[in-house]
Amino acid sequence: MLTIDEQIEQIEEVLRKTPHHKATNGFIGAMRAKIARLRDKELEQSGKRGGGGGGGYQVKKQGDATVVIVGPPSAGKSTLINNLTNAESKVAPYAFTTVTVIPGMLKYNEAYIQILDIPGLISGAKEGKGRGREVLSVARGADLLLVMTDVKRIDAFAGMVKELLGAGIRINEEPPKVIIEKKISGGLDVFSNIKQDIEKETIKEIAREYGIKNGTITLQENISMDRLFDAFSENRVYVPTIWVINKVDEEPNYKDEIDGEYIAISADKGTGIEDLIKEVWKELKFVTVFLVKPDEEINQGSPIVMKDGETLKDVALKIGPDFAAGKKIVKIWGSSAKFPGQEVSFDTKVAEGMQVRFL
Ligand SMILES: Nc1nc2c(ncn2[C@@H]2O[C@H](COP(=O)(O)OP(=O)(O)OP(=O)(O)O)[C@@H](O)[C@H]2O)c(=O)[nH]1
Ligand SMILES: [Mg+2]
Repeated sequence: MLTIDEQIEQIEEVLRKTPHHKATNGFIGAMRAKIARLRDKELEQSGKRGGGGGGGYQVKKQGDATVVIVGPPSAGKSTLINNLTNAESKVAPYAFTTVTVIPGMLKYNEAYIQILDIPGLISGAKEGKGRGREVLSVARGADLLLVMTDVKRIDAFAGMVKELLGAGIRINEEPPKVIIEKKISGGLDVFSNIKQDIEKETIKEIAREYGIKNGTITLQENISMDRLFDAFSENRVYVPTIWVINKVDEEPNYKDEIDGEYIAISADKGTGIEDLIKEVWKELKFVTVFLVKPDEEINQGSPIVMKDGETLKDVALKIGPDFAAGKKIVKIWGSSAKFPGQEVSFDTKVAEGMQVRFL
């Protein structure tokens, strides 16, 4: 039997020989979908082989969010976690100093942010090099990634991105705005109010390649082929990312060579750390609300950390399911209230600094 790589190579060979014109678009779409599916299969198999942990790779998620530091060996990941948290991760001037996942906890603005230091990520990681599969599976579980390299190896960012993409991780990308409704019969329908670059017939061919033979596909963006594959695939994760450049103390003129947004730090000397933490807070979209008991004056004594988009119902549930079940009325104070003590619906979204009383 052919290996997955050999099957992909065969299809690529067919694609190279296929002329591009209107009549072959559907076929080409289906072939590219086949390749994308084979890559998914490879990822699933390697996930099973990689064994999802063991040897310190499975770390319980704790705190309000989990941030994972990804970077090539010796970028300074362990130096950074030691600087940010109570962790004592081994630091040394050679590659693969860290061989397991080292957790640490950062408390900031009432939030507990779990930080994970992992072994260096190298080219070929998704095929298992340097325990790459385990490392990437930790990265998949992050709420936020810090992708970090050092000032002398800026080009390492491209390699990191390649490995992360190959592991089904989409960085700083919104999930595709595609609604898929499967049905039992009736064929396929494609709906969109937006002009699409890909023809409807091609979209249907691709859906069928993913095993969707009947149903409706509603596109709410002008979809690219890769994002269409992402929409059909089940193993994608969408993780916000901050780009970090470390060891700027070694290269005072580093700025000249770099475009794009990044945070410059020296994990060792401690510069830029405060900026980095602020960016982490911003990217995690935390919102602090204050719980005020029925018999208390309005105050800011009991903070609860929530996420942007969550509701007052979520606040009650975070306190506890029993608490939530017993409360019928919620009143708010602060700048988001029309007047102090306004009674609002449990569907009201949380806002920074909101004071909340459940009755
Ligand atoms: N000049 C300078 N050196 C640094 C800085 N941060 C870390 N280093 C040094 O870089 C080397 C590697 O640091 P580590 O923190 O062990 O790097 P790592 O990314 O955890 O490495 P692995 O665990 O092997 O993947 C050590 O010698 C550190 O002292 C920095 O900001 N400036
Ligand atoms: Mg390390």
